[in-house]
Amino acid sequence: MIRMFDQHKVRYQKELEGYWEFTKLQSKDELPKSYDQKLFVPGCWESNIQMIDYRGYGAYRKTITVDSTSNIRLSFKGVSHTADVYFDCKHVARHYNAFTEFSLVVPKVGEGEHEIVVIADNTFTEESALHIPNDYYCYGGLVKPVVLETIADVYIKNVSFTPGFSNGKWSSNIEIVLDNISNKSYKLKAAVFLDDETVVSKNDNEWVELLPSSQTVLKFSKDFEDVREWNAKSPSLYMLDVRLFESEKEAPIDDFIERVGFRTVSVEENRILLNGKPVFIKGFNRHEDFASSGCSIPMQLAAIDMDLMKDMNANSVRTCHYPNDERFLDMCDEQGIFVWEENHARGFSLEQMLNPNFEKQCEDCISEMITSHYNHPSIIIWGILNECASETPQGRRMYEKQFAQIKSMDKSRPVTFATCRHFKDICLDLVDIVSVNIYYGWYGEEQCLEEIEASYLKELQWISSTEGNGKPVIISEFGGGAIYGYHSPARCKWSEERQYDILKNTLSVYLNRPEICGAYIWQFADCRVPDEKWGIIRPRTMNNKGIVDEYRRPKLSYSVVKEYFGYKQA
Ligand code: ADA
Repeated sequence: MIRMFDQHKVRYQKELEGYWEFTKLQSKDELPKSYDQKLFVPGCWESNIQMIDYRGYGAYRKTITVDSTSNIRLSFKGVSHTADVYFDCKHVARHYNAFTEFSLVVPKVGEGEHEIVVIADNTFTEESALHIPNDYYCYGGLVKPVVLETIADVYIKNVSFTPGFSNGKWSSNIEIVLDNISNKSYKLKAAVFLDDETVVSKNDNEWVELLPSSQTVLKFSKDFEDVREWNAKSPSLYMLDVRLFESEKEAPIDDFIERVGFRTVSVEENRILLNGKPVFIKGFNRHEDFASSGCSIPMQLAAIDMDLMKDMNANSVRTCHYPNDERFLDMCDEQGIFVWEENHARGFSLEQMLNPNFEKQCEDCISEMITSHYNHPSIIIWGILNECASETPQGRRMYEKQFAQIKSMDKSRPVTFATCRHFKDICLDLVDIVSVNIYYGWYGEEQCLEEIEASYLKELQWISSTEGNGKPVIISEFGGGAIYGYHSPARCKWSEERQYDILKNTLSVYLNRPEICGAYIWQFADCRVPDEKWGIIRPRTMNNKGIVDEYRRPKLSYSVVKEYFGYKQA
């Protein structure tokens, strides 16, 4: 499955799903001469029992047949964590980061058989500033779909839809990025439809000339009558169908269909507003990790997660700590689940943030995340740099720079970051929403409700003394560990009983404080961690703070989460 809806009726598109030839590699310096096995794509190579903890390089090979000379576009939705792509043995792309998609175009590919080879690399090296041994697993392989398209000399590279509401009316700004990959000029125009309504007809706009090897952006604005809003209870969606015409042909030469929603997000005093009305965020931190399928989660399994989160009366998910699968975001759009999506960063010290590749890798991740996920109405918050060095001036400079980058790409959503630099953070003036990760009763020694309340009030006093004063506050992480099936009358740590107690006490505080507008439990499901550095402090080499385990088996605390989230009106 490429998306939860058809993105093209004109452009030819095919997912290259299935077995690819595969071989491990000792080096990335040359292409393999032979392949000794087959791996299923999309998938993690760790799902193959012989590679359950393989950290290295692997080459995937697929042969395609082209019926007539065509411009071939390949999109890789997720290669973990670094990809080198070769087309007929020629290097055509390199991409870093498992959590953002990338694409490439090979123009004028002749009729016949052609070879695609992708070398995936999940090693930890100085070059990789974001994928490091961390409290989640860095899998390897072509972990998300690979899509082959044939495109015209000029194609629609991207479409963005920005809804707005003022003076009782809905409006939208639509931007269409065109890319001329040829050495010819073309005269072009677009037509835009929203479901059955014509937004921009072919006769409404002039022909635009696009020079060879160049891009341009067509911009349209439109007011709309009697629109169905997108919100949690009725997440109405519309198909935005953009068609591209060139002056010599009657039929469209390309199309790009997005699924959009009319909603606004804003912050007013200490509340988050959706369509002008306050909402309370109650949800989970969710790693993309599902038992033996790892980070390559088929949509049937993602739907199980969605069902379980909704069964526990959650209305939101935080994509800790990286951009998520666009198909899961499609599900959130359809189910009215709010999303806090964030760039790829977890717990970097200042020294790690000063890795020479860190800032560029963050910048690329933010750009790719917002470019490809901008149109999801479910995304209501952009986050960055979870628990990084926000207590230092050098760290602050990077937070400032990344927030500025987000705001330059998207002014329609509030921004935040989850801090653990309590009582010393110097970046709370940079955010629209203050978010804190606090583990009372797990990392802290609080034993009862009163002690948790006392610790929370100290945190609140600190926030009120900073530039975060008066802003909405989200408890972005809280919870405790429980090993599935471990029960203890002593209700000791790692027992399901202790996790139940921690969540009961913390939820009863966080869901009932007037200054708090949201709470994300850490975490939805247990997830794998690397043996390296983390194995010794994570029983089963798993982060066991899930409310369900890696097979989605509910722990004792499932019932208290369901009960307390159920009481809380969103
Ligand atoms: C941090 C971090 C999470 C996870 C959590 C934990 O808050 O943001 O990714 O590591 O701690 O389980 O301790």
